[in-house]
Amino acid sequence: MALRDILKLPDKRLRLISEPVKRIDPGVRALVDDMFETMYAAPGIGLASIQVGVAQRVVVMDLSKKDENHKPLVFINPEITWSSEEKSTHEEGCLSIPEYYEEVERPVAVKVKYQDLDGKAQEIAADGLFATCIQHEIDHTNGVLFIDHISKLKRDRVVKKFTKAAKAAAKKTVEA
Ligand code: K1U
Ligand code: ZN
Repeated sequence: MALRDILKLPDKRLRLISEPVKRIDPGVRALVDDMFETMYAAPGIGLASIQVGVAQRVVVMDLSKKDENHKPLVFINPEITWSSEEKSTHEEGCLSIPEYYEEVERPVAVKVKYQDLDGKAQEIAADGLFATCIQHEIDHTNGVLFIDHISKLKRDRVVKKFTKAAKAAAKKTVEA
């Protein structure tokens, strides 16, 4: 297992559309292990593989509470098959946009089909935080960030802030 670097805004790779996983081979299993280690260390409650630079449709999540045992969830090739008409608003964060939180409106409930780590087809219904998080992660597999669901004014402001920080970090590296 290994910790992987999490891509940060404005890294262009976060805008890639990830490829479907054709075969769940040892490489995919190692990627999933590394993603859990990276997500728990961050800490976060979800991670899509493009966030560690791998453009494959792989998502991990764990919505367990602090004092509970881990409940790791793996979604290979997840796809929303149904969304409720009813919408709700939740505060979202993103490990690729650290320390920035904003309210996002999304369908309150969804159904998702996916493959498990054995390659078996599954379908689940999600609501509450589970629905918010799985929609956020499936967005990542399609190159969409949660800031795409907020006002242009707020999005432009956060992109500017992270672009400035990335430039300052790059300048520091060149000077060192
Ligand atoms: O995909 C990601 O960037 C992970 C993201 C998932 C997410 C959070 C909230 C709403 C929608 C999707 C995060 O995990 S951000 C960090 C976070 O929410 C958290 C961190 C520690 C404890 C509890 C939550
Ligand atoms: Zn995210």
